[in-house]
Amino acid sequence: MVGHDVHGEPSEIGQWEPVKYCCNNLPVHVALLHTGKVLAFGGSCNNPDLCATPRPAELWDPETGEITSIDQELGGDVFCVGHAFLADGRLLIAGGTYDYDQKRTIFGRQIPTRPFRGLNHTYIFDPLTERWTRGDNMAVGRWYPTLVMLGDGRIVCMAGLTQNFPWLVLRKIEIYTPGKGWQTLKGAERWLPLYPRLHLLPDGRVFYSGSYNTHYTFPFSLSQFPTSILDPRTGKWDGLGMPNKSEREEGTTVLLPLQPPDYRPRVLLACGGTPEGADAIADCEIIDLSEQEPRWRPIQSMHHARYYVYPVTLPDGSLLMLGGRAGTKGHHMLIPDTIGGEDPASHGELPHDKLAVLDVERFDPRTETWSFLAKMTVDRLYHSCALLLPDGRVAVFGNNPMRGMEELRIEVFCPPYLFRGFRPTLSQAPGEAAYGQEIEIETPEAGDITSVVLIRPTATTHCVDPEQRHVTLEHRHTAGSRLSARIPENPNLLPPGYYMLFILIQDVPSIAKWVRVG
Ligand SMILES: [Cu+2]
Repeated sequence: MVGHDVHGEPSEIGQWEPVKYCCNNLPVHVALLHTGKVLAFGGSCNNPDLCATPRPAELWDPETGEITSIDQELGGDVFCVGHAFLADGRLLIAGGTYDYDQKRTIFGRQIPTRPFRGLNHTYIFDPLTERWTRGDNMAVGRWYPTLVMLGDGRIVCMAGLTQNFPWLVLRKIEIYTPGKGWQTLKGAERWLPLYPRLHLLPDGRVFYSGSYNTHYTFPFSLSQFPTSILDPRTGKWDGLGMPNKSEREEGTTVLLPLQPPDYRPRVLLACGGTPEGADAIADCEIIDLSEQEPRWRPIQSMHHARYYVYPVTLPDGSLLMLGGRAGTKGHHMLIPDTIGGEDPASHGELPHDKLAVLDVERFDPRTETWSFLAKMTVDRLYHSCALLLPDGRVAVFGNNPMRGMEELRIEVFCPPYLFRGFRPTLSQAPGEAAYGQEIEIETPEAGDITSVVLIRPTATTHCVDPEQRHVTLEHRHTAGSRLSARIPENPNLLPPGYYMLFILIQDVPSIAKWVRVG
């Protein structure tokens, strides 16, 4: 049992709600839409028999609990796509599964003979009509690509396994311009691991942290993937060397909250393991990209070593780290001696894996220290996801420790700030805001508000979440129940799109209102 006794009042450690909601299909991908609903989908959901008949996406309404199915056939399997929101709030997804991997039994051992083959399709989900449309194809198929939006609204797509031989070798980087489609980003070719952890920096460059996800030890284990930064204007990459701990497979990275006046970009790198499947690590590092020569700096480790850790940035600027598993990595993890003697074929509610970490760790970026919050009850290992909801709660989804085993329960966490006995009320805010604009906010607590933040909604899978960003606005109390807050002029701080606007008194946030920035 991997655990730690945590005792305390909900106002100190938060509280998990009793599990009330269940997806119908494995939610490999989740995205919070600006309608407040969560889009969840997994295509064939890691089941080769469903590649030609993938499962539909579904929408979960966190306010009513209702789950509805999007009964719409797509022309391809959207298992293991990449995603990013467009400036208008629609979700672009790209890549996916053209065909599953193949194995042969040789001398009684299963030997992989071909990896997954990536799809070149793209689809766009409209939160208002709740329908998909097909987008332009990319030049190449991509299985496990990462998408990241630039300050000008274009979206860069990197990495993935290709559709055709030699599947592993994909150096081409593509860029999507709304209304124009895909182009190759010339001069930027680079071989990257699967689902590289990418973040847009305030100077417009794209940062690759050094953490990633891959099933394939060869040839990745032969070559390291140093931390590096791409300038999309020139196609030039700058290398920053390896993290101090290079065992970052299935670790995670988070762009830490961006704060005025300098909006200094720092990235946290947490946990992971090795491509060879040695034990998970608990090590964490931070890099400050405003420094002349940025270098990873080790900080306090998490309490638990984990592969698969799902980060969620809260309105108060702290981070939750959820889920994952200690021990060695494998994509067939519920080996009999770890499942506690229950039936591994159970569907929907999986048995507990003794190496699953249920402890929730909270990171305070001001002190760079970790503490424990209330323990969750459902394992979240491979193919799990987590995201912040507009009401300040956190929802956790999925788990697919081996093919055919699907965790469908959604578990919801109420952070300690929901038990402090008061909450500021955000009465009014503009639905749209331009760069550099002073926006007017109405709240009866205007004189007591200590911070105003914008949080971009999450679109995530596989511990990779380039969408997640938390930007504090400069604000002042103008009169009575009025505040004014300034949207930064730099679109690279807040790429165009919908954001959740929260006002806070100390660490207690209001319920968010949606603001379209751009
Ligand atoms: Cu996967």
